Formats: sequence, structure tokens, C-alpha cells
Amino acid sequence: MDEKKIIKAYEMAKERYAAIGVDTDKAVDILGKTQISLHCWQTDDVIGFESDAGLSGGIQTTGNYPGRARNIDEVRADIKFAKNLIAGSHRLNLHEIYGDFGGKFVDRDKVEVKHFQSWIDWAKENGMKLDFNSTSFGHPKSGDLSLANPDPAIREFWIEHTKRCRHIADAMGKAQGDPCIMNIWVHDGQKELTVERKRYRELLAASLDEILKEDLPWMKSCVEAKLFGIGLESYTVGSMDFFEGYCASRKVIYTLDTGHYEPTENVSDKIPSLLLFVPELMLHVSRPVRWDSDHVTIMNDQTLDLFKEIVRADALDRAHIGLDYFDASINRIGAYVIGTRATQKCLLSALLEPIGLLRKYEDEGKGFQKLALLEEAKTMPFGAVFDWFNLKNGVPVGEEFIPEIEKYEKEVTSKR
Ligand code: RNT
Ligand code: ZN
Repeated sequence: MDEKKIIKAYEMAKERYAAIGVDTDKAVDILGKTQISLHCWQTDDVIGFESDAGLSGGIQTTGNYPGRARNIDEVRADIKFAKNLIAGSHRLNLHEIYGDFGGKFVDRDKVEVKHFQSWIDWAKENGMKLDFNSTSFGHPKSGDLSLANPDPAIREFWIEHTKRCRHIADAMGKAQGDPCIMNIWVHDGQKELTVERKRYRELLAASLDEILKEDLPWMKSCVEAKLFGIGLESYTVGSMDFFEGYCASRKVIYTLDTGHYEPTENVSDKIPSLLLFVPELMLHVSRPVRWDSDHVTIMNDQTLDLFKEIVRADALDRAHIGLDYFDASINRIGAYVIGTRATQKCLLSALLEPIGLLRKYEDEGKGFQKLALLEEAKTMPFGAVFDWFNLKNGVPVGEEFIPEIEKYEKEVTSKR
């Protein structure tokens, strides 16, 4: 693309934004510094390297587009390739099942830091910081209930797993000199009418208290609420109410996955409430279509509003941004890049909001003026600023990344 034209368009956009009190240089700078945690599981449909067992635990990938990463080298190659098409420096979010197990079966209650040493080294070489997730799905002991299982042996197994994962996260954080964020999501629930609703929640709270008891300086734990899982439709132990209460009372980070609420709910409005009561947020930016379908994130109203609420609350330093979608129906690397760039677009759009003026109008009761400015802000030259951001960071501008992904598909993924 013609660099001069991009720069010229940016200069014009900068003036337009300045007129409504927005500093575009500052917005671009903040965007460049905001890390997004790239979910390794978009490369291989959440399969990992532990076994060939399919997905369970109420989540599902749909589609069978060719070229799925089949091993650790392919996952790494794909992440590296995707990362080069995204401006800024980003984190990598690993699940426990992506350990480097050297071809041996390592059960979840036996996992150690050594199984992630090669990831720690790889991340360092590639300038990425790591985040982590315990994995309670896709295992013979997963069943319907893991940390909330009334059988103490099963519960203990998952407590041990999750504790070990926290130690792995702590080692990752220490190696990178920056806390590793570890997410705990358990699928626990029931397909059918459930009468022991309170009991399972008591067990989950007790298991989590046990897991989180130890203070580890280089990691931060977060817990993820959910509406329901496939095959677990009638009851979810870790519902939103459960985790709101849990996180507020224990001062634990709340993981907000945008696909985990009623389809018509306004997820963004949860942010200004949660921020009052929980220490930090972990975001799983996703796109539900009729259910928690984990479609590729795009620049839609829901995602735009999500980032607006974070920026309006001045809470970028209290929100960890991660992606969580898994689309196997289109080129997976393409999906990876579209979703990450869309997340950046939504954040940039929030950073370019004429918030000073909007706040003033609202304070003064100038309803018409506020609504008018919100409307006009939608057609401000946002694209020129995003193009400049990408140019400045040396990554493809606009649709330029399409042929790059096509080339990688032709040369690499189509040969798998
Ligand atoms: C499932 C949760 C969870 C998973 C990942 C793979 O509904 O969103 O975050 O998607 O851990
Ligand atoms: Zn999630």
C-alpha cells in the first residue's frame, strides 16, 4: 500500500479527532502497548498433545477445514506466523494439555514445570510472555463434575491438577519477570434437572479455596463463569452469580467470557459493576452466535461496547485481554489474525472516543448534544488511524494480510 497516502490520511484524521478533543497519537501509543493474550487453541481445535481424546466438557469446535496443527512444532510455527501479522507484542495463552510431554502420557495430577520448559524457552526467544490454563475437560475423570464432584477421590485429582498448574504458571511468570495469568474454568454441571445445586457450589467454593490457599508471587489466578455447556444444559455450578460472589469475597480475578451470558444480555455493562468489587478482570473476547459458539471475534457492537466500558472506566490496567474462540471451518490462521486485529480495532475505537466532551454533555444534562456526538463519532476516520497503527508497527495494512495467509496455506498448512 502507498505509505505516503496512509500517512496523509492519518494526518487528516488526526486533525478531525483533535477538533473533538481526541489525541490520536496517544491512542495509537496505548494500543501498541496493550498486550493481547493469543489463545494457542485456535491452531488445533483445542486438542493439545496429551491424547487423541476428543473435546468434552461442554465445548465444541465445528468445521473441518484442512491444515490443523498436529504437534507442538506446528502449533509454534502457526503462532509465530500469525503474530507477525498483528501489530504490537502479545502474550501466548497455553492450556495444560499443550505441555511438551515428549510423546509420553503424563496424567493431569502429575504435570510439572519441566513439561513447559520448552515453551518457556520458546516464548523467550520469540518475545512473548505466557499465560496459562488448567484443563479439566477431555479426560476420563472429567465427567460432569470435576472440582465440584462429591466423590473425594475425583475432587482431589482435580485439586492436585489445578495446584500443579498454579506452580507451572508461577514458574512461567518468574522466568518472564511478569506475572503469568492462570485461568481456571471448570465445566461442572448437569444435563438434567439438578436437586443438589447448593451442595455442588459449596464443593466448588471449598475446592477453589484449597487451590488458591498458597500465595505464589509470579502468577495471578482467575476463575471463569459460564451460562451452560453442551450436554450440561440444566445446571452450571460455576455460574455468573457464583463467581461474582466468589471473586468479590475472595478478591480473585473474574474471567469474563463474552460468550458466557444469555444471548440478549448486555455483557459490556457487567464491567463497570464488576470493577467495583473484584480486583481485576480477565477477558475472553469471543463471539457467540445464538449460543456460546466461539465464532471468530469481529468488530461488532458487543465487542466495541466491551472495550468502551473498559476505557471509560479507565481500567485498561485492571483488565487482561485474552481471546477465546475456536473456528475450524475456515483457515485457522486467518481466523486467528482476523479476531486479534478485530480486538485491536475495538480497543482503538474506544480509545478514540471523545470521552471528555461526552462526559461534559452528560454532566450538563445536554442529552441531544451527547447523542449527536456519539452518532458522529461512528463515522469519524477511524480506519485511517488503524491503518497508520499497522504501518507504524510494520505489519500488513488493511486487507494486505489476506495474500500472506494464502501463501502460508499453500506452502505450509495445506501440506499437513
Ligand atoms: C469454555 C471456556 C474456556 C475454554 C478454554 C479452552 O466455555 O470459555 O475458557 O474456551 O479454556
Ligand atoms: Zn473462555
